[in-house]
Amino acid sequence: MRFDYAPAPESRSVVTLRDSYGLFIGGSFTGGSSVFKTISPATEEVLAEVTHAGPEDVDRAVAAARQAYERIWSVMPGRERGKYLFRIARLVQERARELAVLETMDNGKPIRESRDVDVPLAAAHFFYHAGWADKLGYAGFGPSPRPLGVVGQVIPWNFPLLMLAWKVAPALACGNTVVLKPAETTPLTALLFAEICQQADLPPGVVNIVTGDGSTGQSLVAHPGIDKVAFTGSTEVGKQIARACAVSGKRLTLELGGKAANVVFDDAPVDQAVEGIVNGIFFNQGHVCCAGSRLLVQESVRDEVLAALRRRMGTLRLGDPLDKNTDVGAINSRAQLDKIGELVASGEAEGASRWSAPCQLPDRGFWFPPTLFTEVSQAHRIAREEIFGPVLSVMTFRTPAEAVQKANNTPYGLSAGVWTEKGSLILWMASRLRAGVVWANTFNRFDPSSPFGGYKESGFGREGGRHGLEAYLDIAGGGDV
Ligand code: TAP
Repeated sequence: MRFDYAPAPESRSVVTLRDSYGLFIGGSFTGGSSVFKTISPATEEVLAEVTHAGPEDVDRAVAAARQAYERIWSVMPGRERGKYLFRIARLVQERARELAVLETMDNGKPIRESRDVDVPLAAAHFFYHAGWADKLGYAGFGPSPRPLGVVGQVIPWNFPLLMLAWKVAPALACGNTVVLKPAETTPLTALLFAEICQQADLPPGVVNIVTGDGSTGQSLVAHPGIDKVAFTGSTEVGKQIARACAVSGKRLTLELGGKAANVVFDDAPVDQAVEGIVNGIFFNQGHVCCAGSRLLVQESVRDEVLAALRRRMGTLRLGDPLDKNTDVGAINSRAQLDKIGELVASGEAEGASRWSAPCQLPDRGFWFPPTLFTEVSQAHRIAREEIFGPVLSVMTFRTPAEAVQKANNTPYGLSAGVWTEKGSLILWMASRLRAGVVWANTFNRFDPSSPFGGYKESGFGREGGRHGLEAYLDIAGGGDV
């Protein structure tokens, strides 16, 4: 029997959208070189006009950050910096509903996820790093580690507020000032965060937000006034940035793409594993760098797992992201939808077998049904390239050694999952999987105290935990780890 859910839409009234937003430079909103529009990917409605920062605007933002760094932030005792971070964390919590609704409107992700994952984790990152601000001397990097200076940060559209928190919180805790560029399609929660900085009385220039497209990001990372670049985004752009930063003396961390293996052994509880597979690839429409996009299932339980998975996928509710019952929201942009479509077509053309959950796609907006491919060979593009959408490639293995070999057969190395009842097998696998994070009997779990980052083409540097502080401290020639 199938139940019909009554609509349970979250109210938009908690959000006050402005017609247009300026750049946040030196503590206030200012104009820029031109404007662009940001839309709701679920309805294609224009939400607001946003300012595009040209090179001269980036220049102003870097100058404001430099002044704030030299005069205020780098000389402020850690315990005082910590108070600002605690204040920001509390304001993020107080305005959580507003942030969650705005994130869902601008990004297309289900409100359940922005409300229960993105915003609480963003607040947790500020709380966690607030605690570090006056304890950096005990972090294992020498008695009084110094900040780096002005940090240029560029983030993607899949977790706009959360990626901002991952970048801004450790940078500020360590005494740096920042100029951050959000993604072109999701600038609104970063601009609301700018208001929160004002509300928290954060000294002007400590956080600057420059909105724009890739060219704004390019001006920022190439700016000679930046001491460190922190980038999260695609491997392709990460490589360009690495080239641009080479021999510039700038410190660099790159958090890039992934093609994670989710490995299910025959002794794993099937229902639990299926929930983990669904969470691994359909959470946030699969717009997740560490998504479990390659399912490796032990051959003896393949049919059982696939049958349960198809059944579960058939219950996923796709539609209005503001509806609290929605599991799968909108694809963030037409460009991303086209990219997913192109890779799915390549999977079909190369001989893999496609199955999509039966669901009705809304008439307006950008949508893709939860999809899985079987008969996938390791050479197929859908097994090698990051699709960044709700598309799972299923392959099988017979022995643990074969599982490791297949899981590691990728240029990426961000995350992996292992499902088995045997603790010894989990440890055996974890020590062989070339991935920054290995989840055991769970997937897509994040915590600010746990470092996150990649191997190989997934980038370098860690975010979160004590390891994440290292990326924002000048420990060259010092430090005791
Ligand atoms: P990208 O196209 O790489 O864009 C990321 C950011 O860089 C955006 O703000 C983008 O601006 C900007 N940008 C584009 N070209 C640039 C350039 N030449 N110089 C400097 N900045 C530039 O990635 P995306 O499509 O937004 O995000 C998806 C990717 O991010 C996926 O590969 C995903 O795996 C990765 N990701 C990784 C992680 C971690 S922690 N490893 C987390 C989340 C996402 P515009 O938006 O205006 O183009």
